[in-house]
Amino acid sequence: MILNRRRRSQLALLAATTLVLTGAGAGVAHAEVPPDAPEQLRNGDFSEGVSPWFSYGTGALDAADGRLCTTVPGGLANPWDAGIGQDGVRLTAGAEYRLGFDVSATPGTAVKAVLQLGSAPYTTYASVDATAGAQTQRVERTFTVPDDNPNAQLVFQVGGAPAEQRLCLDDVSLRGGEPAPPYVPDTGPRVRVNQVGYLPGGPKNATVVTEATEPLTWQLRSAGGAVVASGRSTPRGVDAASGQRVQTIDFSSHRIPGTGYTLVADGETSHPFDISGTLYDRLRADSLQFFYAQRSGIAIDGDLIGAEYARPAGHLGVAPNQGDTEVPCVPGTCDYSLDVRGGWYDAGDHGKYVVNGGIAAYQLLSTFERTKTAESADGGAALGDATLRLPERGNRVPDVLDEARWEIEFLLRMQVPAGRPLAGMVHHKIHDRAWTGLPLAPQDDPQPRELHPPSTAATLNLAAVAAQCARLFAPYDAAFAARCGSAAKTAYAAARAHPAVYAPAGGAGGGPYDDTDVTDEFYWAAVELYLTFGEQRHRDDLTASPHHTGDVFAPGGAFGWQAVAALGRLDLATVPNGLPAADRARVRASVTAAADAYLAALRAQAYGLPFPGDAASYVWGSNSNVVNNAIVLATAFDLTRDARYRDGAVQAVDYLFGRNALNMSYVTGWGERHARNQHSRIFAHQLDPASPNPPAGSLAGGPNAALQDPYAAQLLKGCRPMFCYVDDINSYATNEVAINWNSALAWVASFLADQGPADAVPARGCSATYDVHGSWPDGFNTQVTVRNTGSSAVNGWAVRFAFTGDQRVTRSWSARLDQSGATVTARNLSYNATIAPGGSVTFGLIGTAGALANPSPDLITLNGAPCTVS
Ligand code: 9MR
Ligand code: 9MR
Repeated sequence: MILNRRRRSQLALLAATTLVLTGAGAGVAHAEVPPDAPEQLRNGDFSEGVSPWFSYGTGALDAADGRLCTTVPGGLANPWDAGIGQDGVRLTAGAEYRLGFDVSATPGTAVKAVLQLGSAPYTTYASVDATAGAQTQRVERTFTVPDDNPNAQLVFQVGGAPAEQRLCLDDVSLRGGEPAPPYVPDTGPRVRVNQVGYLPGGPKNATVVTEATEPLTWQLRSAGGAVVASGRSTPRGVDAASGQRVQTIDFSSHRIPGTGYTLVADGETSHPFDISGTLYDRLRADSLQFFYAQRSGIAIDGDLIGAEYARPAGHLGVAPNQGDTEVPCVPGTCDYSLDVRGGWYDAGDHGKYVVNGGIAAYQLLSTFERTKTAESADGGAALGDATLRLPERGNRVPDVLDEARWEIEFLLRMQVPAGRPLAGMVHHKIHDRAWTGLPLAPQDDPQPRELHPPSTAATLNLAAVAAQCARLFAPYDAAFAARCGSAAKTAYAAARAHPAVYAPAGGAGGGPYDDTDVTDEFYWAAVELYLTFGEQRHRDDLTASPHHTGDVFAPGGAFGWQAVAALGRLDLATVPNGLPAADRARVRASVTAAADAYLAALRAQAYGLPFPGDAASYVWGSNSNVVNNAIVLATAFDLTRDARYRDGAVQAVDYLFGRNALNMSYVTGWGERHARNQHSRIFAHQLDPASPNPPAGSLAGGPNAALQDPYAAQLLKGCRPMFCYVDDINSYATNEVAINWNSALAWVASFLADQGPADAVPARGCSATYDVHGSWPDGFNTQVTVRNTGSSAVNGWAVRFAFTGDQRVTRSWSARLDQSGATVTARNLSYNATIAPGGSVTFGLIGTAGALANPSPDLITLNGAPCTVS
């Protein structure tokens, strides 16, 4: 606990007057142990909750008020019949130690603090007797210990009183001896693989840490131990990011599916892995399911995601919670309150930040939007309704859109209402007035919530996401889509009127998400508005932006909450739009050029990630940057069908799943050895056994050479960039969960699952034209021709394409047309079922056009296979 000044001086007095030296064991009393002698106990002030303290024979341990309290039954025979302790205490023979603790017990009992061997024969190294009464008293003793033991136990023996006791401890400290040896992570076998596995037709690379400078022989072994492939590794010298001397192994040519493969080199056997075309199928849902677990303002249903994740709704104003239903501004910044309930908690904290919520919602929407434009996404069946475990399943809306909507509704609530100063701008964030401790369930957060002033960045972020919402929701919920569309336009106008309102750095109780360059946000918003509405003014704005032609794909992360220009570029490349053909081609070429650069980076890294190896690149959330670069590679594949880009995206995730210096998968529940103690107030199992670990599919922030939290700063000081990570809940700078990281993972997981076994990309067997023969204010007339360019006849056909927005087919001829969402499927009639080689079919439709852009689709498939569209 944090002591106030008055209590500190009382305790100092107590310490001076109540010292009675009764040391046992070596028992020699010494006057002085320097105050800065090494502390041998962990969490002695219980500021981090209960862990790593254990107990036996007592009631549950409780650290809620900053002390450790429990109930001890009366009538136990011996002192040692009930205990509270911690293991792993390092003792050095002959060294001096000072043990101190605050203790109280009601009605009162003898307490014995024992430093001992934690198992039989329970050798005692030192013991201290104290008498605990209703008043807290400080006990301090100095002694030496007779033996070395790097793993001794400190235990408070609290049994033996006739009556039941309420006993509390605080500020337990054991100073002296030697400092803990430098932290050396357990990195397991030196052969580093993707512990989840490899796609049969995909790249298969591994890295071996070795002092050898000559190529090594490697063997791929089946689960039964048989050698199924072998070869020679490639020496790569010293890897900058890890500081390790390494060699790489390429076993891509082995394509036979199986489980339990291992790779052997230099006498080391890798963790086991699979070769399978369905490796990542569940990752798509796991990574998306994270968002439901992060929801604010709704009770989390254990029947949907597991009983351990069930919890009451957070921040609806049920005491002690102050609620997000009527949140006032930070004093002095505005004079109203807003209902800003809902959305997702940002990360391990309970804050809700528009720029980060926005980019996360965008990536979920984009995961869905890709199903309309990418041939391998198969029209989105795997992302349809009832594919996730959400309360909205079965509502005929794709679940990934339902999940994104939970956040978008919150983002819309953050917009300044008409009639208020800065109307149309968007509040930057809402969070607790002061930082809270861990663990803390959302419904138990007692802090006042505060709305922070609007910013231009948040306003443009909402403009972009709401514009995207307007086009994607149009076929499912016209009213919601219209609300998104008008909020987007209002926000964009407000940002233009207030182009330089910046959120400050610093502050308490929440993250800053500060940004003083919003030129990229202006570009992104203009792009999304243009893609949705097709209006000339937005096109003029985006083409005038320096980001339309500048180099926007940074090596250390193509995009992120602070840098969003690349999002505009990616969407102009993939979402059909009316840019002049030459400009569209240039935009697309810029994406593939960026992907080429990421491929070059990947080849230069011995761990095979598309990311530079310098400390400056390993920043807070580095894993999300690796994934976002993989998204650029994946998009380049979607645009070009060039398998080198797909291979790059697939190989990039090897790094996430264990092909790295720490031999660690950063995704909970995925891989042999995976992160599970991410910083989170909700998933705080490490601190409270009653709290769950993060759900499977939660991505950790990842190595961060800047080490901005005190735990990592102390433990990992001097680390090489790829080693600057620890799977401990205290390390928020390296090991937090966050919505913008999981949204990146979800996008790439969906892409990976779509690749199946990653077989060779088939040649195209059809060509198609989509001719708008006429259009009028609220409708259009289109004729589609599909030609069989293959060498065998097509017998029975389904032609699929998707509208960009709110278009609806009302009549058709020469085919039977169905529309689901924005996706149109045309099926043959009996007379035109066969398309001979070289032959074609033509069908037509009349559609209603609403208020949104109506470009021709770029993707038309024949029986699921893409046609060349001209
Ligand atoms: O829990 C907070 C985490 O979500 C943030 O990323 C991080 C940086 O803003 O701060 C964490 O909160 C800590 C705070 O900054 C300092 N006091 C301890 C808090 C909990 O570890
Ligand atoms: O992801 C954010 C990272 O880019 C910043 O460097 C860091 C410090 O400002 O903050 C990160 O975001 C945290 C936010 O401030 C508070 N909630 C948790 C976020 C993830 O750690």
